[in-house]
Amino acid sequence: MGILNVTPDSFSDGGLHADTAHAVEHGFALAADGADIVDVGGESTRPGARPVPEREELARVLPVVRELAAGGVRVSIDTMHASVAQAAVNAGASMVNDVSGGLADPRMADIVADTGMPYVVMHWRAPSHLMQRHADYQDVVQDVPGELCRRIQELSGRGVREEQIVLDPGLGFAKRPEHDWALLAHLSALTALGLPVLVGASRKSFLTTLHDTPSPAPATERDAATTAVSALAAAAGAWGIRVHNVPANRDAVRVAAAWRAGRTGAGWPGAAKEHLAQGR
Ligand code: PMM
Repeated sequence: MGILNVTPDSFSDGGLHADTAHAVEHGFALAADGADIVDVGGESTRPGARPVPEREELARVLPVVRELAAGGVRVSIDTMHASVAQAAVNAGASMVNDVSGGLADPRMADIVADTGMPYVVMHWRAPSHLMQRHADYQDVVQDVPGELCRRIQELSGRGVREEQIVLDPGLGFAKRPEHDWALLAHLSALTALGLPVLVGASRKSFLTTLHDTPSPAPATERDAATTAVSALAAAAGAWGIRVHNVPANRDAVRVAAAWRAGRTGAGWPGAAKEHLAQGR
């Protein structure tokens, strides 16, 4: 899943694709580079970010979604707002990525149930400007899957089918670096729930905990660390990875697929391609 933030202020690519023409061009480039899905977002969720009025969010994302979908790209809409999700689906989006997992907008579950689209339910506790106050866990490896299970139950009660749901640990959202690393190291606690798992580690600040330099590496210099996480997450059974730099991470996923195929002793390259196709 390639990231396309049509925002002035996202932490890594904010401002780069803020006008429609540049955003559309970048979306097609992500797809050409090998992204199966392009995730279009119009509201930054970086820690401390303030909410964007829905009208503004719509104006940012809709023309981009429309052009990419018309050009044959599979588009996901990254939004917490039901009205934006609905409008994006009408404009051709075929997946809804909601970082709040339906908690921010009570109408989201109805829209998702009605449209029948695949729905990314990310682990979330509070809006971006408050979330780091909510980074307390008894045991993050149990608490996050537990809270996601409660989301699945509530969404099912509202008519969302389990087959629609993709789970996401929400790296960096109400989490400290040690929480992010623990969740990655125990990805099996999420995959064990039996639903596809999406991992969004790309360029996030927890990756800078790897460096022993006094100041953290800028976001665009975190791609090598991101790629390592992508390979490990894919090898651990992630269904998808959400990334800025598609070519490097596409190769990481292919390495993981080949690795898994190699482990089973199956033929090459057929078995690796099968692993990729099935998201295993
Ligand atoms: N992270 C961001 C935004 N949207 N969606 C999902 N499903 N998972 C994530 O981890 C996630 C997300 C923040 O990163 P960005 O500013 O680079 O888009």
